[in-house]
Amino acid sequence: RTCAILGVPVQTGASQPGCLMGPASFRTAGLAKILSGLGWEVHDLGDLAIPPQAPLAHPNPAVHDLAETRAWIEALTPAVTQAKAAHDLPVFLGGDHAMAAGTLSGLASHAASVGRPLFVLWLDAHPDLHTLETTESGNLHGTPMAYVTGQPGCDAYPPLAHAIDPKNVCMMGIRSVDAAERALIPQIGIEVHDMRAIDETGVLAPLRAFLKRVRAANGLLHVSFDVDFLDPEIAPAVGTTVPGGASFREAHLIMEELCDSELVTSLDLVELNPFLDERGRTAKLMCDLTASLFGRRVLDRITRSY
Ligand code: DIR
Ligand code: MN
Ligand code: MN
Ligand code: MN
Repeated sequence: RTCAILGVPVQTGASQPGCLMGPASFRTAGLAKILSGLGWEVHDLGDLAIPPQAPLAHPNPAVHDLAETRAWIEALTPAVTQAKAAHDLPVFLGGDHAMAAGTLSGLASHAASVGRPLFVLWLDAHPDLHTLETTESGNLHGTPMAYVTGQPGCDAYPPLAHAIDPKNVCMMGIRSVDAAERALIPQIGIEVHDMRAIDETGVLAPLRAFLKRVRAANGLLHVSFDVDFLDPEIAPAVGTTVPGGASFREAHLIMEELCDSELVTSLDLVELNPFLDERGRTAKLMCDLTASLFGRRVLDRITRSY
């Protein structure tokens, strides 16, 4: 099976610089070699780029670097649609999470062209459900989920050809939610498993229930993996650490179960800030987790859950 790697060095969506180096750090940690060692045919598509932008103002004065995020969405949408059409499992290397506004817009177009619904597993400390009107930090990495589900208040972004049904989105690991996001969650019907729910049920029960829905709908499944989903004790290289995140084993178990399901059709790895890393520790952990998703196993199993 084929896998594409596309670097997306966007960092203007975050509050501090550094995510620009994310793709280089993943490559340095040997991601392509790890995946080809697991039997995948890997095509590195290099890094996407945008031209320099003239500043673009927004009525919400907190919003910064709007022109850059707009331009990344415009560049990503066709590139991602193409990468997905040509490969079984493209991996998009951020870059901050503003990248997902473009990857999900491109993947929604691909899904529409093949007549299948797009599902999203969102692994993050944050729901990233701000509109450009509600964001208080003005950091646009907090807005991709509102944009791709077609919420009003994102019209400074490029018009969205295909919105994602919020009911096809499952979030896990959530533990930092702003007031506007909190109000939106029940209103649009996104399935959210916050860290308290994970403490209560573990990761497997909600994940299996979601995968069952994806399978029943013959859906495409995109996984958007924000480094801050993980506990900062094991993954320090991210600008917005929040205590109480997913453990090493919780994260691997999710990846192993996703692998067994054979349902995943694309992946984002976002928010890695190598400037904050400790000798590549977080980059290596993210590569190992990706390896679990692509088939690395401690032992082979005779019987699988599917
Ligand atoms: C916060 C933090 N909700 C904000 N968001 C994110 O700035 O809007 N941190 N995405 O990673
Ligand atoms: Mn190729
Ligand atoms: Mn995020
Ligand atoms: Mn986050």
